[in-house]
Amino acid sequence: MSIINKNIISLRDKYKDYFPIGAAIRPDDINGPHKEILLKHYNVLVAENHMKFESTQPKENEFTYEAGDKIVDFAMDNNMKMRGHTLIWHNQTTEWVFLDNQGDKVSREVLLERMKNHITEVMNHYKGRVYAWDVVNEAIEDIEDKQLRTTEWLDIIGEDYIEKAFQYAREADPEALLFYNDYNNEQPKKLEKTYELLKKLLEQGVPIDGVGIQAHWDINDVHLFDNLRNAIEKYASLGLQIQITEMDISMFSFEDKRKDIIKPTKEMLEKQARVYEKVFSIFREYKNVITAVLFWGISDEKTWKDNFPVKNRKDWPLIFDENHKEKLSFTKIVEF
Ligand code: HAH
Repeated sequence: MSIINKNIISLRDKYKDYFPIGAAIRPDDINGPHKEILLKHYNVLVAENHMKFESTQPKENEFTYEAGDKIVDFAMDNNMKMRGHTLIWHNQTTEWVFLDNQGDKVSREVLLERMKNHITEVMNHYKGRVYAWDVVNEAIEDIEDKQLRTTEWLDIIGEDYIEKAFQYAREADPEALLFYNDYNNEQPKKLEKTYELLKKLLEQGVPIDGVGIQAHWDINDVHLFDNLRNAIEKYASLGLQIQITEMDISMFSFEDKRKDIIKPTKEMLEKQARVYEKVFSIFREYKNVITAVLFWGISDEKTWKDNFPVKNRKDWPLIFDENHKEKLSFTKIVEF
C-alpha cells in the first residue's frame, strides 16, 4: 500500500523556481516508504555515509563503490542531481591513510600523494554524475582563537592541505562544483574564521565555488535567523554560492542531555514548525545565492540525531514523522 497522499503538494514542485530540495540517504532508503517520499518530494540526493573516505577507500588502493553506486544509479534513473560528501575530513577516514607499514606517521609528500590519489580516483569514478562535491569538511576549529581544527591532515601536511585538496579536485573533474562544508558556520565566531579562510584562499586563486552550511540546528536557538541572514550575506559577498547541505532541526539544544522524553509534545512540534517556516522564508529570499537545500535524512524513523550528541536518545528533527507522514513543519514549508 502506498503511503503517498495524492492531495499533498510536492516539495520539489513547490520550490521549482527557487532551488532543488534534497535528502541524505542510505542504500536501503531506495525501497519502501522512503523511496516514495524521495520520488515525490526531492530532486537532489547525497549519500549519508557511502562516499566518505572509509567507505570509498577502506584499504590503500582498494576502492569500493557498490553502495555509493546504488544511490547514484537511483538518482540518475529518477532525474535527480547528486551531491558528493565528502573527500577530505578528519572523521570516517581509516587510520591507514596517515600511517606507513611500520605504523609510523607518513611524510607530507606521501600524504599529499594519497590525498591526490583518493580525490582523483573517487571524482573520476563519479564524473558526470556527481555535480557538486564537499571537498573539505569541517576544517575550522570550534574553540575560540584557534582557526584550523587539529587533524592528521593539518598535522602532517600543514595549512596548505585545504588548498591542495581543492586544486586536486579541480584537476580531477573541472566540471564539478567544489564546496567547503561545515557546521555552526552561521554563528558569528565560526563565521568570521570561515570567512577569513575562504577569502584568503579565493585571493590565492584556490578553486572554491561554494560554501555548505550544514544546518544542524535546534528549536531553541534564538539567534538563528539573524545569524543565518548575516552568514548568507557574508559568504555571498565573496562571490560564493551557498548550499544548505545537512539540515535538521533537533528538539534538543546541544547542552540538553535529557533522555526522558519519549514523544515530542504538540508544543515542541509547533516550535519546530515555526523554525522551519522561518528559515525557509529566509532561504527563498536569498534564492539568487542559495543553490540547493538538503535535509540530513528523510523521516524521523531514523536519523543520526538518535545518537548525537546523546547516544540512544530518540530525536524528531525532520519534516516527515516516524510513520512517514508529513509533519506540521512540512506544511509550513510549502505554505507560502
Ligand atoms: C556532520 N557532522 C557530518 O558532516 C556528516 O557527514 C555526518 O553524517 C553527520 C553530521 C556534524 C557535526 C556536528 O554537528 C557537531 C559536531 C561534530 C560534527
